[in-house]
Amino acid sequence: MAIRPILTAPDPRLKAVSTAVETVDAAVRKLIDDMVDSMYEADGIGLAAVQIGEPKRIIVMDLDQKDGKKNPRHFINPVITWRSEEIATFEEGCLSVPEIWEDVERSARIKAEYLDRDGKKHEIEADGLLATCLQHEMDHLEGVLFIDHLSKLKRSMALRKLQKAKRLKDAG
Ligand code: GNR
Ligand code: NI
Repeated sequence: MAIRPILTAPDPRLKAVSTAVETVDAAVRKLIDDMVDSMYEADGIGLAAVQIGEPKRIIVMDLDQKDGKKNPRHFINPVITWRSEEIATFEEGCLSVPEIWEDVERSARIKAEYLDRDGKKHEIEADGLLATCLQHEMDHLEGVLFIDHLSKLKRSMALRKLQKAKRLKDAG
């Protein structure tokens, strides 16, 4: 188990298209454990492997972290098989785009297939925060960030705010 640093925009490594996991082996499970630790340490509700510099199609998520009870979920090689026509708007943030929160429109409901950490195939139907978070994380697998869904003006404002925060941090 290890906590790994999370890449932040505009790091070009976040634009990589992640590759499918061929076999769910011990190395994959170790990476999943590191992702879960890193997600909890950063107070996130989800994390894609590419955010810790491993461009593989793996997502971890925990949407109901309360009372210190942890319920991590793992999604390997997830694929969206159906989307509702209905759209839902959620205010989103991203560990790779710190301190920026903006409304994003996405499919209100989706169906997805994925493998679990034992390599077993599952299908789920998701709505609400789970649907939003799955789509947000699956965007990461394509090198897409939530700010890429914003208007040009809002995206450039977000990137400028981010770079200013980075400069201040580097200046100590
Ligand atoms: O921690 C996170 N919160 C969040 C809130 C609204 C919509 C999506 C998210 S995902 C984000 C963690 C993250 O960056 N995952 O890639
Ligand atoms: Ni994110």
